[in-house]
Amino acid sequence: MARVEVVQGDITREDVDAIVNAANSSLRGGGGVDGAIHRAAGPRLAEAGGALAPCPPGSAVATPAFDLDPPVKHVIHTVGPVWRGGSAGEASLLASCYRRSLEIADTLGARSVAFPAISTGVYGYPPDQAARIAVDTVRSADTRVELIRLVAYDRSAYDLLTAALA
Ligand code: AR6
Repeated sequence: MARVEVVQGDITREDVDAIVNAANSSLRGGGGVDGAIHRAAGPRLAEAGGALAPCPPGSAVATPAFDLDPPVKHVIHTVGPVWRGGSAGEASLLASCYRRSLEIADTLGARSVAFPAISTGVYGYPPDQAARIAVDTVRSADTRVELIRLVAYDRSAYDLLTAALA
């Protein structure tokens, strides 16, 4: 079973084998964490992503990390659900994002993976519910990944993830 930890910071600065991007289905970049990752990885990321699009919600695909600093070698792009009130399958789609990303990390041989709080920004998922799903899903995942780092961008996300982990 993987070790799960929560940190606060910018995911583009994490020293892991793979970082997960909260993308949109075009895989060509956007705002939020997607924008930050594309800025750090350089323009080849949009080219590589676009070639693999469209990526439906709940799915994930990988590209190289291009200009991101070592040791990051891979970006795993996943598309979270847009929050529509909770009865449109959002919870299972969000869990699928975490699960599929770890499956892809396994195929890449990645031993450490960092996740942002998928769907909790522009896509509007309630952060407390999303934190519980993130923790429960990565904790119960059958994976060879040894370290899973849940990266909170702000203090309130950090507190919610820490509470969910406790
Ligand atoms: N490092 C870690 N977390 C971050 C960073 C960062 N550098 N920047 C923002 N966050 P969002 P979504 C947090 O909106 O809700 C994009 O335009 C942020 O505080 O990035 O899945 C895509 O192209 C929040 O907690 O992703 C899609 O169109 C979390 O990352 C859409 O937004 C997710 O917020 C996806 O929306």
